[in-house]
Amino acid sequence: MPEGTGHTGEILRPGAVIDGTVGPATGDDRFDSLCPSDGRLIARIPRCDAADVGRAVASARRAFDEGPWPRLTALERGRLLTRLSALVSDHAGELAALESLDTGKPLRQGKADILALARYFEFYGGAADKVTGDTIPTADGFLAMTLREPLGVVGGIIPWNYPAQIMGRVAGAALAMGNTLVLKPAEEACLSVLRVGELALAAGFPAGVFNVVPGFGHEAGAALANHPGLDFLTFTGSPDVGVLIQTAAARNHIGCTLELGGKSPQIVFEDADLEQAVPVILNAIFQNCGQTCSAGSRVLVQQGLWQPLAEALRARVRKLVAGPHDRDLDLGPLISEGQLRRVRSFVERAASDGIPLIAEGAIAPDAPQGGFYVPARVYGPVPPDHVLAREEVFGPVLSLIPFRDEAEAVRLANGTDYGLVAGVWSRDGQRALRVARQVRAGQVFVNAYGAGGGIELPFGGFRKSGHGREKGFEALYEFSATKTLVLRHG
Ligand code: TXE
Repeated sequence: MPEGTGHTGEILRPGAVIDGTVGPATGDDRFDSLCPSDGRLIARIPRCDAADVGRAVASARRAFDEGPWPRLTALERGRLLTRLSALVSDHAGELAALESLDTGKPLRQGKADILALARYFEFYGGAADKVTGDTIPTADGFLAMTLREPLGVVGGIIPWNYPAQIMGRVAGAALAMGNTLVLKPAEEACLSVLRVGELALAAGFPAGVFNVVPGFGHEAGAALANHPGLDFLTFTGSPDVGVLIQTAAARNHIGCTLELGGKSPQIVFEDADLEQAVPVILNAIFQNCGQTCSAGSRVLVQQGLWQPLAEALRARVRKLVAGPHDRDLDLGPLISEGQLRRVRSFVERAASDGIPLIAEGAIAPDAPQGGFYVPARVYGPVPPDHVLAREEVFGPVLSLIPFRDEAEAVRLANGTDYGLVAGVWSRDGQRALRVARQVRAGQVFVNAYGAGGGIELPFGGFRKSGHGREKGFEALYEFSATKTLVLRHG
């Protein structure tokens, strides 16, 4: 048994969830899932292929067309989600341990993610019967109204950084609206998603309503994205794959939402409350080892505050330690060898281009061999056109960029291809509001970042960050179509 990773040594063999049964992929083919904390084998996952995806889509189609799913009222659908939320809460300890083992994130983060998952199902369970249409004044003698109808079979492809949470926001909203779902979790981390797929059956979701097909992106993922039986696609992942998803959706004449990450800025003006800002700035980048779509990976600092902010960050970052997930240190490992190579390539580029390193954290000396560890790092000043300031690292790397005035701050904030989240720190309320209005991002925080941006609030980006909105009521609208109904009474 590996030391210090909370792994009992048992190799898990979960099943895919297709047509109301939990079982192997066609041909019982499986692939290895490793624990990022030590690189050990923790599970053998069903390797779903095009045939499995075909079975899942056919089952989702039957469930949507024939029932009993379409005969359930919105209230009954909502109650199923509420029951699933309760089951997730009942299994919170098990699910959090699984999420932490599978992704390498510290256990406290795993626990927070499972709480959020339960909350997604609770929120969408309650929202299911609150979606209304309009009555619209029109020609004399006619009554016109709009109805929000489900789209049909939704294909969802999700990543490994927050498997449980992202499953929650996709499945909660899609099912609340009356769609059926085929979900393809990431090959790097899918254990919590498979377990919740099983719990959905226990909660009473009819066969075919909630399918989970684990597998590789180029196999199960591509088969799902290109399947002609889908009515809608939703994707969270890299911009490159986002292009493939949108192309596949266009070919099948269906809609899609894309959430593709960001290079989110936090703008810190000279009158900011540093004591309040510093812990938030640190958490915004180092949570989940920087592998967060909404990570605050650029801090734009007004010149007069450069020295004190850099000092405050240096003092804190030096003390940050990366180590195995169950030690609950400041940072866990990265998800994979590939992600480790990616982050190291940015670090090497920074070194070769002479970008000053302001501070570096540590890796626990007893961190297991074979884990994918990198220390927390802060660089600055980073030239705004450097890759470190423009591209998503998806690791614990923070870039500090100085600015002179408000206009320059806004220009720098909007100066990347992304536009997901932003933060503005200032004691001047009018200025903070002015800047917040000018920043091109789907979510903007003032004197905060992340906290308060809960599941009730719409979330999504512009341009390379993707399009469409998840979370909150807006997600219900994305997963539905408006039907206009006109009645003659005159
Ligand atoms: O993403 P991929 P990767 C960013 C982040 C990260 C980079 C690469 O910068 O470093 O992307 O991560 C499935 N057809 N984000 O390689 O490949 C895949 O199986 C259909 C930001 O892990 O996009 C997985 O389920 N599906 C992001 C999902 O796509 C395919 C979170 C995401 O994997 C496919 C993750 C294909 N051809 C990475 N190829 C965020 N927005 O939070 C892969 N997939």
